Amino acid sequence: MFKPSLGNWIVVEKIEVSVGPPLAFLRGDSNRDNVLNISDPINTLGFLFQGNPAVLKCQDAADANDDGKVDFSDALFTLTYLFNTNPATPAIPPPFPAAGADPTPDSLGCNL
Ligand SMILES: [Ca+2]
Ligand SMILES: [Ca+2]
Ligand SMILES: [Ca+2]
Repeated sequence: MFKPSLGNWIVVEKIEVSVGPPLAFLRGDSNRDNVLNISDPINTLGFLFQGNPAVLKCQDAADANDDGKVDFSDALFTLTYLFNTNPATPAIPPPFPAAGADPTPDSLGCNL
């Protein structure tokens, strides 16, 4: 039978991790100013093609079409929503128009 030697090791018997509620964000609000406007797709395009900003504060928010990725289609989706007057234009998926948690789990994150 394996009998571990404690030597210089510290045995941790219990680790408690506190996980708070998911961060609230506004879908499409790439620059995190709590408003969806043309500055948001510009921010996403700057991130994608100019490295400015180098890091998005909330990739979940920048994922305007909620497909689990941040790419050019998110900027295009937001621009279409903002400027296309056709009533058939797809709406921004929730959380929008009020901030909230992402209802569709994905690997994107959101920082304060
Ligand atoms: Ca914004
Ligand atoms: Ca996307
Ligand atoms: Ca999602």
